Amino acid sequence: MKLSDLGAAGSRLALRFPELTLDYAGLAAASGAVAEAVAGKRRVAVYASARPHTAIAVLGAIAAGVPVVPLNPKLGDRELTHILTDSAPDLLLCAPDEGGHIALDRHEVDPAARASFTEPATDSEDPLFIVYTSGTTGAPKGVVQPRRSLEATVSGLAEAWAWTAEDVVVHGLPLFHVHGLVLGTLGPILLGGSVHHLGRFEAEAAAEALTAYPSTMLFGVPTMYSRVAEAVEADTGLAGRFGAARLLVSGSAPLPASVHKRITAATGQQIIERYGLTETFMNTSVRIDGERRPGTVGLPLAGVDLRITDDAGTEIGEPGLVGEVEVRGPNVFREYLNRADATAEAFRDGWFRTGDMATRDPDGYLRLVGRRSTDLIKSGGYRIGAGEIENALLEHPGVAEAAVTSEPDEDLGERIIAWIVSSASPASEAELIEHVASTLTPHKRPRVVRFRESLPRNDMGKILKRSLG
Ligand code: MCA
Ligand code: AMP
Repeated sequence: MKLSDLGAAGSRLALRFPELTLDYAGLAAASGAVAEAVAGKRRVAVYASARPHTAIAVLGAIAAGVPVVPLNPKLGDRELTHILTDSAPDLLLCAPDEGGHIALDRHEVDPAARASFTEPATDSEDPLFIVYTSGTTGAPKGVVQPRRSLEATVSGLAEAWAWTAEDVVVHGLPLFHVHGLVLGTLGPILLGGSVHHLGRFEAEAAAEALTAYPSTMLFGVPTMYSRVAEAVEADTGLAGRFGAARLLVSGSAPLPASVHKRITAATGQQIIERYGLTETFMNTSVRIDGERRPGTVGLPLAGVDLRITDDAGTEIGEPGLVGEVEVRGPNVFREYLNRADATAEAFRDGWFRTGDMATRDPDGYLRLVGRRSTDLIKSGGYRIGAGEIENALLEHPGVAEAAVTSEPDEDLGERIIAWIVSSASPASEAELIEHVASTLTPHKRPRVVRFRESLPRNDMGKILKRSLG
């Protein structure tokens, strides 16, 4: 992506946020000022609030060839320290009124800044992002994504959805994860279209944005669509506004077939689902002209090799049989930062093991049916490891033993449950929830805490999570 190419789009609208709109010339010039400031750095952190500053910062760093570590603004102390220690960025990019608690040199992003910048030559294997994501145990790992992954995903989706410069994407997704940042912000910009970010997601605001400007596509996680389903059933005016969109796209977690059908009944729109991971960006999607079958995530995108394997790693060719999804292609990450052990474990014969279990319909459509480990939870579209929450809980003086599981939740998909044996100085449910929210991040907090006298264990002393209840 060249800033000079962005600038050539001149007065076309690039970004619309509640606080500011920016055309392509303005975006290229403001990003140019960031690029000048970060040129030659090894790595930068971006305080990824849902504001235009994040988009400008990320584009500037990409133009300068400097890898970006997006930071969730709500990170608690322990998780923030882990990410900063592990990734060791040279600089923090943030809005002037943000990030004061982060002990790094800072560059304040100014959307009104104007600079032109000559971009250095880059290689498609150069790291673009280091995005932190949870595993089943331990602290989050930094996923090193090269420049080619962005290119592969955006061009694959553009082809599958007939996504062009004419499209305006509306969303209210966080900008510190792949969905909101890569698909929802860089995608439209790379294609010369526009982004309309709502600041935060509300069904009413999304409906307004879809028709007021107008916009053409809505991106969201299933929790957002479940809230849209409620809103459109209660208000037929809203239903018409969602019906006017060119495409409603869901991803990051399973979209319940019931939500898909409720939205179709109210709006006449059938949601398109696509499937990816932080480690792979996007793997599959239902195509614009393909059947939108609830419960399926469509076909591999151009350039993506996907197979389903049994425990021994042998490909399962037959439709209907369950196995693990493995992926190979230009969209797949390079490595976990500083974790050669975890990187080696994640690949088998050059294929990345997603941990997702799936079957294929006879026509090749992929149907995700679960995960290899129940210790990876998806709540509100966020990937959360049971182990990291257990570790945080065990550090609290009120906790003697802890186990974390999940339960189905109408709104969040899954909700986090903490099972606790108290110490001699017990803590309340609210204290433990707040402890996790403030040391890790609020979306990792248990929604329910259940106190027990003891936890069921096998002969080896391992907690039997399936016996909890
Ligand atoms: C709550 N809050 C707190 C606390 N409790 N703040 C501080 N201390 C606390 N103890 C804040 C939360 O941070 C949040 O603020 C607000 O109160 C409401 O919290 P919560 O109930 O957790 O949020 P919600 O309203 O239930 O959010 C639902 C949501 C959200 C909007 C759907 O879960 C969401 O944005 N999900 C998107 C996840 C996502 O983008 N995943 C993509 C991963 P505030 O609202 O200000 O934050 S990428 C991926 O999966 C792959 C690649 C893919 O395929 O896309
Ligand atoms: P993350 O690392 O946060 O990017 O989460 C990736 C995980 O999200 C995948 O391994 C899947 O389990 C899940 N996921 C993403 N998209 C979908 C989808 N459309 N349907 C079901 N699960 C999905």
